[in-house]
Amino acid sequence: MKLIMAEASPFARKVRVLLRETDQLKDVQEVHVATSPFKSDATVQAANPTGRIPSLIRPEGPALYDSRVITRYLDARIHASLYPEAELWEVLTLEATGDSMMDSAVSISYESRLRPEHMISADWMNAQWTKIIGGCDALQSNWMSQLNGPLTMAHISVACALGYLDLRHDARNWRQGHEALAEWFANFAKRDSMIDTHFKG
Ligand SMILES: N[C@@H](CCC(=O)N[C@@H](CS)C(=O)NCC(=O)O)C(=O)O
Repeated sequence: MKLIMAEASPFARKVRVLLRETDQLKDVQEVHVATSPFKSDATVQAANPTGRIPSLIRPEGPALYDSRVITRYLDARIHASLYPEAELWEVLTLEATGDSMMDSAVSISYESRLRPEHMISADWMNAQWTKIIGGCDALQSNWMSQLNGPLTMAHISVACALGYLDLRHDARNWRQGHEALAEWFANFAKRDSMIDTHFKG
């Protein structure tokens, strides 16, 4: 199989961390691409007509996207238990929280890096940041016991979201007021899967 990905993408990182945590890297070749909303890569476009990464090309059927579909597929493929039945709805909601924070964080990156300067909206970026902080607040208030439990896809998604905040939006300091979450992330970031997929930019 081939994973179409970029090292900076937090969505792709979710899949890459899963591959390492579940020992499936041997079955998947990571194909590095450079893509952006203005200039989609041909490999990306061929695998995903909506032009986004990650996507997973597999021999037995059409390419899979988006990250949540790919992680669910790779989990089911070897019964890895990253989506335990007993807490499925909690795990999915928590994964969605991480993904939603990524959506907002990537959107801020695109606004600041890709738009002509006179069109950049500080209000837009601040509104997106408010969503991210809402996610951090909820994680810290409601989900720490889940995050401190056995590894699920929820942990991986949240960690990849926080890692991306450090990569692109460090100056906004998400840790302020989220000390318990920051401590959890500091520990999670020590896992080999996280170290191996860490991108400094
Ligand atoms: N919901 C998607 C989001 C994927 C996404 O937005 N990926 C970004 C890179 S981080 C991308 O491909 N951007 C290119 C574009 O929007 O054209 C997923 O979970 O896979």
